[in-house]
Amino acid sequence: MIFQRTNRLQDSLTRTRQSFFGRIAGLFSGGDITEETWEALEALLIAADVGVATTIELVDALREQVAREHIRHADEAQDLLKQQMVALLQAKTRRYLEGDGRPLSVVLVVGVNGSGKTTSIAKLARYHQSRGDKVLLAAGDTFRAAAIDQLAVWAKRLGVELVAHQQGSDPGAVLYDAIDAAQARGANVLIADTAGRLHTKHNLMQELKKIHHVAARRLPGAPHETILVLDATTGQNGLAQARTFSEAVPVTGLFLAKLDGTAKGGIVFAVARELGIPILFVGTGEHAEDIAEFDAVQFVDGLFR
Ligand SMILES: Nc1nc2c(ncn2[C@@H]2O[C@H](COP(=O)(O)OP(=O)(O)OP(=O)(O)O)[C@@H](O)[C@H]2O)c(=O)[nH]1
Ligand SMILES: [Mg+2]
Repeated sequence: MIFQRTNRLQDSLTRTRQSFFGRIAGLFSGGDITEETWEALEALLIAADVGVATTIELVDALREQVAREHIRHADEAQDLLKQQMVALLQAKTRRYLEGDGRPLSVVLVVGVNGSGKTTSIAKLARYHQSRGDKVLLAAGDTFRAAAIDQLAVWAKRLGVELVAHQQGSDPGAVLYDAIDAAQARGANVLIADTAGRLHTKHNLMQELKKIHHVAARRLPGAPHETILVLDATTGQNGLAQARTFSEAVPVTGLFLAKLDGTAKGGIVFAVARELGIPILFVGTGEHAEDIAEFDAVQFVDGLFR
């Protein structure tokens, strides 16, 4: 089996576990809970990019539960913290391409330049291939010079077909043609790349709106997923990006790339709580196989393992 989801997800948390969450585990490794325990917990969660609002909510809820249940020992409190964290993440969980079984699923992939979009598309393509899907890619980033070639390299490597127009052409037309091609060739998943940068942010958002609209007009219900790729190493900045994209198009899920490259995996909590957009996948490395389905229990276990 190619996708050992749990291990990839937990392995990608090595840096996070060895830094902030390792220290949180240390806080709860024995002895009694004191005022200092709470203060240190709060500081570590914020340092791990959990975000101030989410940290306060988590710590307050935990304090309350500890008081209510007359818990004194720190190790019992750690189990409760893990439960609270799982609950926070599970509240936002949803299955990718829920209600599949349709003849063609269109997945639109958006995100700022450099976030890991193209690599994540390759991973998604690989993921679908491993499930027996026939995948077609659409080179919707017609702005950046090398973007089409980069996707073409991945398409060749993965053995999937690619629909591309010339650089500078209309990305809506690329998607329109790609839907035609997918239907003609019996592909059941179409994954479309988009630009991460145009002349202005306003232009980019207008373009994304237009692409989204074209997809819906060509195939009712499409795009079935609009996945925002966020770079986990950009921390709280990613939240602002996500808000901007969500205002332009209805983002249905997140692909959190480069989780292996950060010690601040706590961003996952901030994203879940503050954006309310489910995290569907995480990127765990630079290869096409380096993708894991997000799972709240495995994730939280991986933080403290
Ligand atoms: N370690 C690690 N690196 C990643 C991951 N995902 C992407 N990368 C790397 O991040 C860099 C940027 O990835 P791209 O896929 O080119 O990003 P992009 O968003 O398509 O960038 P533009 O096309 O320039 O907008 C590359 O060097 C990738 O190998 C990941 O999950 N882990
Ligand atoms: Mg790209």
